[in-house]
Amino acid sequence: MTRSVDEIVLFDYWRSSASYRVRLGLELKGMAYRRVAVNLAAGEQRLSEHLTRNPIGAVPVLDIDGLRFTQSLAILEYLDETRRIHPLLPTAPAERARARALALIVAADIHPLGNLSTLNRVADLGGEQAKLDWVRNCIATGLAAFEAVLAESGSMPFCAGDAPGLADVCLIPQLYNADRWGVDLTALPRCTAARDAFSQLPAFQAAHPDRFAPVS
Ligand SMILES: N[C@@H](CCC(=O)N[C@@H](CS)C(=O)NCC(=O)O)C(=O)O
Repeated sequence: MTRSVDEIVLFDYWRSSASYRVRLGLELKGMAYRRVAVNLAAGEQRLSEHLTRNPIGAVPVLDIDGLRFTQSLAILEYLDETRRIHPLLPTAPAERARARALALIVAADIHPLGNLSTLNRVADLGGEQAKLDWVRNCIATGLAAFEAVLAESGSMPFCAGDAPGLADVCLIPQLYNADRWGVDLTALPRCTAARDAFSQLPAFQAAHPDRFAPVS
């Protein structure tokens, strides 16, 4: 299939935190894109139209440079390697590894446990209260680890220095998600300080899920 080399198209869902990561990355780099909503609540991720974009039935998917990419972290690294404006990763190998480790706490350790399909399965097995207990515990435990790693690095105000990068664009959606599920953030001063600093930047509002919430 031929894809436009001029237009960037993001297939996403307003409340998807993996999509929100990519929106933040695009906005930090000042890249214009067109959104195509895939309604997860209506099951559109499982339609053949979307499965041909991403066989695992998830968002985000990004069409860019005539190519198609899935997996938010792979997408963000592609953006970073092809667009040097506002680098998302530090240059020193050890700092890059630390930033990636923080990003992976969110993307690999927390996020899959709170994904829509996972939560539906937990609710089927244990009911709505079990689902709530499950998701709150997974997020609180994962974010406590993120906070501890941040404290050890001493980085301020952002996760890897004085500008937001890969770890921050993973953290911000995870905090949004934590708020959504009613997770107490008071024991996470470094995480919330990074969010406060990020919220001062235009990219924060531009990528925010509330901008894209369906009008009911
Ligand atoms: N590892 C993937 C995760 C993608 C993912 O799970 N996306 C969620 C939304 S945040 C999704 O599409 N879920 C669909 C479902 O659970 O049915 C990434 O980072 O892009």
